Amino acid sequence: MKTSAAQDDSTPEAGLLLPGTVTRRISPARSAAVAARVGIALGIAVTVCFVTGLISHWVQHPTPWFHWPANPPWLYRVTQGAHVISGVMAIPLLIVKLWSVFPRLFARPLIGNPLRLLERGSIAVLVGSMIFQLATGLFNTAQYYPWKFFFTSTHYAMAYVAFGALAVHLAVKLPVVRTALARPAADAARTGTGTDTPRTDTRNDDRPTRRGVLGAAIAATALAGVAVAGQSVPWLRWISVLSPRTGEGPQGLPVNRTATEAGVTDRAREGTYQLTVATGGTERGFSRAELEALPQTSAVLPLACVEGWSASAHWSGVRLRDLLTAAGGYRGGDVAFRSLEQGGLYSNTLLPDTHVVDDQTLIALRLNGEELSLDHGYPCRLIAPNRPGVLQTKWLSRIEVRA
Ligand SMILES: Nc1nc2c(c(=O)[nH]1)N[C@H]1C(S)=C(S)[C@@H](COP(=O)(O)O)O[C@H]1N2
Ligand SMILES: [Mo]
Repeated sequence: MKTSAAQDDSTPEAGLLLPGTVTRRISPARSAAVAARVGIALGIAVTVCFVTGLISHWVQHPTPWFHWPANPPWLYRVTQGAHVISGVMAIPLLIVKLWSVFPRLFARPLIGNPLRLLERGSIAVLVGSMIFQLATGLFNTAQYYPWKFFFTSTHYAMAYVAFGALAVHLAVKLPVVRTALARPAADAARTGTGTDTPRTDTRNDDRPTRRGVLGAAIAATALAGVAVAGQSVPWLRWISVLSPRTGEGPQGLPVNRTATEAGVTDRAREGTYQLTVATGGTERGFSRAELEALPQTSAVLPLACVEGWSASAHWSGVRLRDLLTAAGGYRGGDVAFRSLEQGGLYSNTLLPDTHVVDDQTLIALRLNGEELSLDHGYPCRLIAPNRPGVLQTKWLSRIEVRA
């Protein structure tokens, strides 16, 4: 009886105390050779996804020790694009990985010694949390929230569970991984080495080979990546079938939430509209005409939605710093923005001082050479470099410097 998985893990039968009739039908591709290789790719994808996800969370929920710069302006676009692309690519990898180890999940003893208990427990937590993360993330890219809990905090908390379980799993499996990687991935059972079960069925064997499974895993992962990458990578757009809001929408830019959906249509069109700017005790209102009369600045900045799509656009309007000066002066501090939109999660934002003083932070009045459309935030919206789209507040009503 084999007791150590590391002893001979090159065949699906190794360490599997299942009836011979069952093990003989298990594909040689369901092996440590395939599981370890796919596992490494999955580990890389999950690590990229975890790190970029943490960045996204900390940018959206500022913590005192986390400093996110205003430059380079495209950085968040890259990190969030990488988050969504790596997450989507992890889906086929997880499926192949689960397929390759599936018979092993029923190996005896089911529980066994404490180490085995730890291994099995971590696998249960790992598989559950990974499926949860990838499924909720994928639904999020489609703006589809078929659940009751709050996506952001749940997805964030579960990320630690998944990554922790992954770390434990890797530590426990390291010996198996090393043995598996030391040998070529080619099917040991077919070449007649490393198998302890005599084969009678090799001639009419239609079970998938290791090469076949690894090839299919690579192809599926590449396809998944390309299918979603067009949301963030302009030159991949034409082949991206999973890019919901790309290049569509008024003024060549997707719209996340329309003015009608936000219930601001009437207030945004009101002739008496004023943007209130409060700086250290003084408060001043600016009509749209008065904003247009201030010095105008242009910037090419991306909108990078947390859901994965992003698009670059040409914005122009009043530089925030100039506006604060016109309203009474800025002596430092974060700046709070409020939208005409009532309630809703995205009707407020707080802009850190690093972004407040940046040359490219604008109160935008124009987009791609035209007056800002109602759906993109008319009469005016915030657009700042290197920020998630969700913090680029539309239909501004009030700006307030927090001392
Ligand atoms: N007031 C308000 N501003 C908002 C939103 C919103 O729902 N309400 N959505 C945000 C999100 S999630 C994104 S991605 C961007 C999208 O801007 P766009 O619709 O002009 O493309 O606007 C942001 N600003
Ligand atoms: Mo967004």
